Amino acid sequence: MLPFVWSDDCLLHEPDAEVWVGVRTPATEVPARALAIREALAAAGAREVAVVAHDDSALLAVHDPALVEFLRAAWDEWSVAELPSDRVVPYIFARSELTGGRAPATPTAVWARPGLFAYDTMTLIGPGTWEAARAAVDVALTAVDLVANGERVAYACCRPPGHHVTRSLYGGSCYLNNTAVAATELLARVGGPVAVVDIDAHHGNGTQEIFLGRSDVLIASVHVDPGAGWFPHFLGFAAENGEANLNLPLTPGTGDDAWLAAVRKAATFASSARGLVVALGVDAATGDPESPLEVTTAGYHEAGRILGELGLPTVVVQEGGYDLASMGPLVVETLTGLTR
Ligand code: SP5
Ligand code: ZN
Repeated sequence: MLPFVWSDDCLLHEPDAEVWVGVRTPATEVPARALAIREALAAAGAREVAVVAHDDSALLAVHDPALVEFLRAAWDEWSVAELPSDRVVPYIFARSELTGGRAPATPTAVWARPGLFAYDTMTLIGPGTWEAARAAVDVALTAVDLVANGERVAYACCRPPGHHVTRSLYGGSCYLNNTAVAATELLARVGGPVAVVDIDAHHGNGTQEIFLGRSDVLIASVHVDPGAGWFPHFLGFAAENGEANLNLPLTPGTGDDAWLAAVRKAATFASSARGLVVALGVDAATGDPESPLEVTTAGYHEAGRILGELGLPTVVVQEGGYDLASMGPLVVETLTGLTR
């Protein structure tokens, strides 16, 4: 009876759209994702655990307080400004090269403020975005509590996802880095080092940036090669690898065999840890609209088995996965592999 943590508040974020190459396209990171996973978990006999509210201490250990305060207030400030867009979206970006390294001013214009904290145009903020993102952090922290209290594996059934968020910048359909918050709290609870193994189809660039230079959090990411033209484009290359950081970029079209070989390398890399966070994106699956990887449901089951063989206290945090018909079974199979 695997425990999974749930909060209805994770449904409150409805991005509606993503602005991609200047065009408003339909959102893929929708509330129905979480409902599809929950339904599959219930059918498989998993045990639902209600979210427990946590204070901001673990969140603020990971993120710049200025990012957190921006996200908390962004929709309210935007909505009173009566702007032509029904979602918060950046139009000017406060790049450090723009300000010559100086801290940028806090803009008087509400519509310029997102450019202090957003690194893409796809990650829109609306009513409920903050409530859902903050609830996702609570879901992840509640899953850490379960593991700290003796469960071998607990699953955080949360959205919006988080692994693209750096200490100070949001993007990639993510607002707060649930995985990084969970890893930080797991480290405090079980002692170090802890490992993050990210099997989302996209590089976990935010988690990498947050833990850069740290030796107490080992991070490994298996993802489609950004050099082949895939998000996050600027990061996720093997050249970034170091003592505590392992990127395993894969060519588009990669299927089970090479993907599982990379997952095995990530598991070996993580094997000296005392606790594990799995950033579980199921968008590497065949048929997912956001990635060209071709992993099967059996492949995800085997990935779960490989990571479960480490025998570590394990918190699984939901990241991407956008095919509503298959993502529930993909998550269930991964968790079944992990716990068998
Ligand atoms: C958590 C996660 O999986 N984030 C993925 C973010 C990658 N999104 C890149 C989107 C690139 C353009 N997609 C066009 C479809 C527009 N609806
Ligand atoms: Zn992804």
